[in-house]
Amino acid sequence: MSKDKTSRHAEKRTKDRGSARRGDSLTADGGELHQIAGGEHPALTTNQGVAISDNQNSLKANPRGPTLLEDFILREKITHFDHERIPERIVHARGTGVHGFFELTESLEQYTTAKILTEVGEKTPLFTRISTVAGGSGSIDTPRDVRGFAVKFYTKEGNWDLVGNNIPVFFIQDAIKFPDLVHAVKMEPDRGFPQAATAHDTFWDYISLTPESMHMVMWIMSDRTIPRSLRMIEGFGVHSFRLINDAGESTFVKFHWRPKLGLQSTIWDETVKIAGADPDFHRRDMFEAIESGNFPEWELAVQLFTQEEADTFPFDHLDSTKLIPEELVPLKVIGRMVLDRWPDNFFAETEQVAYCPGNIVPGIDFSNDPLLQGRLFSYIDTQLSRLGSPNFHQIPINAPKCPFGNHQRDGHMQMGQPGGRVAYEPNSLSENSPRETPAKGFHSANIFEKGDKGRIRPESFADHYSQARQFYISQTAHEQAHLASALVFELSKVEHVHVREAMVGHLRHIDEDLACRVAAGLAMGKMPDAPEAAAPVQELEPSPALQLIGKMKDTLMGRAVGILVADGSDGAIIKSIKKAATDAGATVKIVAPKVGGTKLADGAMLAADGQLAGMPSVLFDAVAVILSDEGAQMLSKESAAIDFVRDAFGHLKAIAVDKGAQALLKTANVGQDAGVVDANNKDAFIAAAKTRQWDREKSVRTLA
Ligand code: HDE
Repeated sequence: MSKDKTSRHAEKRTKDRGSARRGDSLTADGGELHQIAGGEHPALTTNQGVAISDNQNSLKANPRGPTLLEDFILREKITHFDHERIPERIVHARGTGVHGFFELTESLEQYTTAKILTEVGEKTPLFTRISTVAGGSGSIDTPRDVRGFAVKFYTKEGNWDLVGNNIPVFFIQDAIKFPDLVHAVKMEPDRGFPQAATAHDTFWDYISLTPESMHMVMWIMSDRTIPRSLRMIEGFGVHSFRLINDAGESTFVKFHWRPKLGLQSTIWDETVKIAGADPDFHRRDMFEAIESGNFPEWELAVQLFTQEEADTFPFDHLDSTKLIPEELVPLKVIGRMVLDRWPDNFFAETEQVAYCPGNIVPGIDFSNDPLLQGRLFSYIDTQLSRLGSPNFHQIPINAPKCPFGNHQRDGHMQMGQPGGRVAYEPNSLSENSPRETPAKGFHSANIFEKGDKGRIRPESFADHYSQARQFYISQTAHEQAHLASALVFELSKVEHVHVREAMVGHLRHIDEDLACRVAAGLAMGKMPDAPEAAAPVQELEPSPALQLIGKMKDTLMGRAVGILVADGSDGAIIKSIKKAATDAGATVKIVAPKVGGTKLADGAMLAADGQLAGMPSVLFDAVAVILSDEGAQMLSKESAAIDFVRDAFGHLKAIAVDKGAQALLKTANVGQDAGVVDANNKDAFIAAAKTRQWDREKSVRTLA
């Protein structure tokens, strides 16, 4: 009777990374699993601790007979497998989570009692999850979409969740509208597509009937929604929150995360191609950065303002469709966040982490923003169905790292085992059960409220176009062109002509030139009428801080350079480009027709990091092409090689070429400009590689 060979192979395997890790052989009460006899590995057991002798063959009545129901090992394994998936998040299903810390550099003692914001130098552990919004958990990393930016700080005074986005405003002003917005953006219910895309009828239909979304529309149509890397996006708390000091006085605050690497976006055509080349582009980029010790870092900055100051703003700061321009209330940097540890287990941490904007600590409080007020209910409610139990706070990734305890008991999947007779408060029977602590406990801001109860949108929320216009006129010409083209692309996917027209009508309130560009891009016969505006459009000063290009850094730090080589390439040039790019902070990858490597001109073998067909230039920020005449001739017949250089050129990247590689450029019909550099001049290449070649754009693309 022969046994499946895999069990014997498995025994020979060396200890893998996972088996040596903390946490994978814990008993339910958290103790280390006792070692059971079984050789150098811990014994494989059932969930009841029974050692398993054969993990490859189920129990059968005879070698070719039926499988027996009696096989408790098979049943346990398959049952667990059947239940491995939990409902994915209704929004933000696809995310990347990383551990890190927050370090305070500037105390806000004057404004708050929260220790995390007053103890300079203190490092608070945290878990950050960055996500797309519309797509399912298995969707691509690079749709045009908002990115969620959620941070769970495990402070000494309890968990504080700052659950924000990479855009400082939102689509709607009231939480009651959220389910409609999400139903409109998600795949259309009758057909089940499109996945992870706003470019379809139901989204734009809803938006065209929701003028308050126009400011957000400007942001999502900008290149902010097609980031190069999760390490190169900003984060915003969006709503106003309150800080409360020792004297009980409160100050409004907006939170901003600013990436140390600067902002960086992709070009739309590039984004589309990245989705095919690497659906995990952002997750992989983050993983590789953490694994190589290039820990991404953000500054935490705040905008602080009083009620009196807020009363002078030309908008209502409680309205989430508005932002406070940095020129009006400057940013004050108070600390930094460093992400430095990849989770041990994706499901246990990234999937099970449960953010709730309602998780705040003493010294911080909510504002009356009606969107925030609705969120305070929604998140805890969604976790109950997603994680299946009111005890989700006991899951390690969600549990506070400070002592916590109360008299809540029992419930589905209770992990604690509290002792004693007393499970209530006040009580006189127990000396050491948890009690209220008025002095250090949480207190809400003492705010006087008055007014008429009702379902009323305040008059101060009526202006839907002024900040949308301010955003548009603050952008550089390149950004305006990208934004107009994005609108043309999205609306071109909308089948209902009246929806396209309604959108162009709204644009007329924002900027007549933008509306004309989009109308021309859609080949509209005549300009649609603008809808009636609920409030006059104010002419606000441009705010350069709203630009993306203005916040890009000329750097190769955190960027990637690809070097395309083939048999006969010049090893010395490759080496010098590689060194220069690495010294400038880039990751360098060698791309060759065969992954095993390439035979250089001097006969030496150079191993490749990727095969040409699987590593197109869209995966890099700049490329070098080093080829012999024969190599160029060979690659000139290879469409992947032609695409490599043509895309790099079209996506405004610097290209270093040696003499041989010029032949490939010629076949690919790639022209010469300041960004196409002689590979022997490594300094010129590095200088060009640090930025996009914006001047080239007009020669490679017709933008709306
Ligand atoms: Fe969310 N949102 N949201 N949202 N949101 C969720 O909670 C909701 C809003 C944001 O990585 C859900 O755990 C309502 C604004 C992030 O796990 C859900 C409203 C902002 C994440 C939910 C909003 C966000 C979520 C789905 C309108 C930026 C992912 C799963 C009132 C400030 C967190 C979950 C993570 C997730 C509800 C609007 C950010 C259903 C009702 C505004 C980053 O509870």
